[in-house]
Amino acid sequence: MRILVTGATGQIGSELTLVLRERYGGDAVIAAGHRKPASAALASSGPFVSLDVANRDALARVIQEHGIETVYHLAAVLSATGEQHPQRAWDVNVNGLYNLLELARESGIRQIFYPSSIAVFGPRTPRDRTPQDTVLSPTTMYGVTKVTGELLCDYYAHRFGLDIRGLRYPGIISSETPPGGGTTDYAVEMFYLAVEGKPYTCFVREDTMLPMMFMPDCLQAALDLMEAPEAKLRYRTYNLSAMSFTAGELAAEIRKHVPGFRVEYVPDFRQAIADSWPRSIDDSAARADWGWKPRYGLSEMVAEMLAALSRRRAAGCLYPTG
Ligand code: AKB
Repeated sequence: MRILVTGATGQIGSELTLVLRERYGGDAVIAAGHRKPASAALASSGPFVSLDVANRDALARVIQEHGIETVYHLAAVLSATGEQHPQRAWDVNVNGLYNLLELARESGIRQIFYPSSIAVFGPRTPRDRTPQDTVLSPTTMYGVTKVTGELLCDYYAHRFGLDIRGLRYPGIISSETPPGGGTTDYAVEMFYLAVEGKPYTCFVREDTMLPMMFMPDCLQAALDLMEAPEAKLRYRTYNLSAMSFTAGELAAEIRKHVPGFRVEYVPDFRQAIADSWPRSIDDSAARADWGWKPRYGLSEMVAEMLAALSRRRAAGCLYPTG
């Protein structure tokens, strides 16, 4: 199996690439990104190619030269950056995906993983236990590109028989590569400031509740979905949930380990994005169809995050370089 991971230097890609290399061998998994890998593990465990997915010729060359059969298409501009650069968000998120689907149709690509997002929902969607089938009318460019992406994946699957599978990820919390340009980034940033013993200025209100997930669950979900028997899948892109908490509840949980940790709430333009997204997600279809079950709740996630970041701080490498 020859696998391509686009967006391999990003928050999810940098960890998913390593997990895939452990399973399928280092040389079988080609990491592609627009910046150099920040972690030594990612740089040394297998091939890396520099790639902009919006450049179809460059993408075609990588697919052909490496005989790619499976693609985890993680390259994306996230919600907050997408509002600052909507044209770039469309180019990377929609034209990049369209390039990949067209090339997949013409080449030997067997399977594609497409990460969608809770950003496909909008203010007219029910915000509590948001159903699998519901209103998709986002107010962000990122959300618009993710809905478009879901529809494109559906079209290419039905029209050309491609095996494409997707997940609507909530905010992802991880201790390795920090996220960049998302609305849910505060839930990661808070940990970095806490382990440094500094106060955090949070860009959403204390009572802002959003669905979140710890990285080990995020990776497991992608692997489980890709390995599920196709006949069991009623949907192409599944709702996915693990936990929901407010910014204030996260700070309170961190404070159990870091007494005196202070957070000031100074909402900016990202508050309106957060307010347009669900507070919690109904993922019963994923649970029923392919056995989805998250392992981490708020307290386990917070304990592991603080332990991992404290170890890195003690070793003098809290922030990745690259
Ligand atoms: C973002 O905040 O933009 C992402 C997402 C929820 O898709 N983390």
